[in-house]
Amino acid sequence: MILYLMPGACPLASHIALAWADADYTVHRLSRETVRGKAYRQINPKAVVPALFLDDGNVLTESLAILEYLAEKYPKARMGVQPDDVEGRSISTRRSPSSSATCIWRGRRSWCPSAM
Ligand SMILES: N[C@@H](CCC(=O)N[C@@H](CS)C(=O)NCC(=O)O)C(=O)O
Repeated sequence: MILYLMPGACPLASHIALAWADADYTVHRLSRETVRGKAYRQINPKAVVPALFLDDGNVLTESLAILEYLAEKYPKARMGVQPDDVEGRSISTRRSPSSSATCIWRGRRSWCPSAM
């Protein structure tokens, strides 16, 4: 798999999930100009990252979709474990999309590790 990302942006969540799952993947770090360019639009017509290029040639976009895919594909990593109660599951679902953007606060980097 290939994860397309911009350093310090919301693909960090997908990157952490790939590392946590011990998946076989490589990372393509893109500049903002590259993300907006014609070549990358062939991969993701929305011109945003993350995009996860799968080994079968399909491309997944949207952090939540990627995280759900990885949770199901790598069950041993226990990333998709949900609380037993409905309140807990609701809180978990509410947090999922925002977790991918946690590293961005009004356009500033906060805790993003520079390696990712
Ligand atoms: N809902 C999308 C949001 C994707 C998104 O907006 N990505 C930003 C980085 S956090 C991006 O690629 N921006 C492109 C740009 O700034 O030109 C997701 O969670 O994957």
